[in-house]
Amino acid sequence: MKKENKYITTPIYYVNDHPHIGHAYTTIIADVLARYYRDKLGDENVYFLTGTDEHGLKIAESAKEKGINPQEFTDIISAEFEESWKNLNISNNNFIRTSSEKHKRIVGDVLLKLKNSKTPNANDVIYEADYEGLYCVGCEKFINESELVDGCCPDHNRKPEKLKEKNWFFNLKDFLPIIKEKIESNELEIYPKTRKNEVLGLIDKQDLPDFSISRSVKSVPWGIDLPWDDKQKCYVWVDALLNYITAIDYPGGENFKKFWPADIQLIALDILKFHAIFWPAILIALDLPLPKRLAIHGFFTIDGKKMSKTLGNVVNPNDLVDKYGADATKYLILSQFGFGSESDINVSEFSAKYKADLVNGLGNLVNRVTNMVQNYLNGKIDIKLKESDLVKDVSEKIENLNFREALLKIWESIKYLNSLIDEKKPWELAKIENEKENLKNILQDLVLGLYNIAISLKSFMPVKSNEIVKILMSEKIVKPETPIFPRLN
Ligand code: ME8
Repeated sequence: MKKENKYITTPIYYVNDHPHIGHAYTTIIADVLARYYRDKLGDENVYFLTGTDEHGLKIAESAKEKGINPQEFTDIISAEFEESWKNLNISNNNFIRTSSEKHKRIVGDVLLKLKNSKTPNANDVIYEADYEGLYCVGCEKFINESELVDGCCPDHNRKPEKLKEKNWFFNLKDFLPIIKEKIESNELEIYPKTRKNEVLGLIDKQDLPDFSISRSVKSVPWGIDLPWDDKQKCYVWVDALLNYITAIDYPGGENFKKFWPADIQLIALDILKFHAIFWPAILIALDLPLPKRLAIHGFFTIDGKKMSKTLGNVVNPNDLVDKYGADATKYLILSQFGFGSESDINVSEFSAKYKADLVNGLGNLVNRVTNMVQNYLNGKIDIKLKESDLVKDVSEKIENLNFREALLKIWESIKYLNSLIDEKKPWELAKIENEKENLKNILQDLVLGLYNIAISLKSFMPVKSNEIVKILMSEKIVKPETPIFPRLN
């Protein structure tokens, strides 16, 4: 029986691109969940993995453009991802790089194991065959003629290349009935349900071809060796998916024994098929349990447009952190839209939202409450600070991946307390002798309310939450010298 612990993963990001707000969104969500569960289950019972996907033609081409070798290139961009997550105060336990020796070694072992395995129908899992098709380097996958728009891949706006080569294939067909059963029964939960239905629809259409697990060294020289065929390299998606188990030392490592199967694998819908069909097939072939939950969020646009270098609307998370700080950046991103929806991020509204919700909302509430307690109660309150229904409600929302709703709930509470101050006017009560008791009660209620707001924000804004809690729990409450959320210049 698996112990009560949580293994949380993000996709590993391609290093042909610099870290942007899309990668940040998934990583921030994983961070919120990891922090939430660490608080609930203890630090040692949560493992949060992210990292970078470093092989394949796309990466090799990008390195070539820069005139450096692929390893040097991936070292540079992978470090950018690590740096961005550090700036955002992301609490990952591990950062996996697929060009690391350990990952390559375990992938080699897994490939051999698959090569020696049988499907549920007693066929070989891996077989050799010719493949001829159109390959989109942008997607790192073969693409059907019918998917093309004006002869180009619609996602990358580039012409696919005609490839004919001998490849090793994974017999996906034999695994589809079991995968279907496991998804239907929620043994592998695909969330939200619309995505689950989409995957089941794909399986039912019965035109999912077997996928190739290798590429000819001639066409893709930058990859992991296929142990039994030196003319082939491992297909980058197989290499990439295996990160979720190599990072925790499959097959014998302590972390693997403790944390597999993953509890929640976060992705956007662009990579649903790989995670909901290919990945389960590989795991079943390895005789491993499937992840418990695959959670798919929408692919968002920026100010109404698809993010692209040509449009120049790619948002770099470091710029946001420089301007707003890590905690505020997380708030601004997560409060934009609900988890499952396809949506838009209004970066142009961020500074107005920062001012309204953080400077004038939460920041001002902290100033007002602490200032009044300092002035009218000499900084002393005599109540025990205990958790309220708000904390319970927010916890439930986090567990159900309703991050935006959780934040909306917290901000309702902030608005309510600010309006309570306006209505009760404690500064007037302070002038009336027989209102002292009433004033004290109101201020104590405000402190308690603010304390619960701070506790509810713990997983979202760990630093700011801690600052507020510290002020409220100190021997003598005083207004902070510098505002919790400074005004923008
Ligand atoms: O696909 N909206 O890497 P990738 C929402 N290496 N999320 C977005 C986004 C957007 N506009 N843009 C990116 C790969 N993302 C593979 C994954 S995993 C074994 C291998 C996020 O760099 C989202 O999580 O293209 C999406 O699934 C992921 O970045 C794709 O990152």
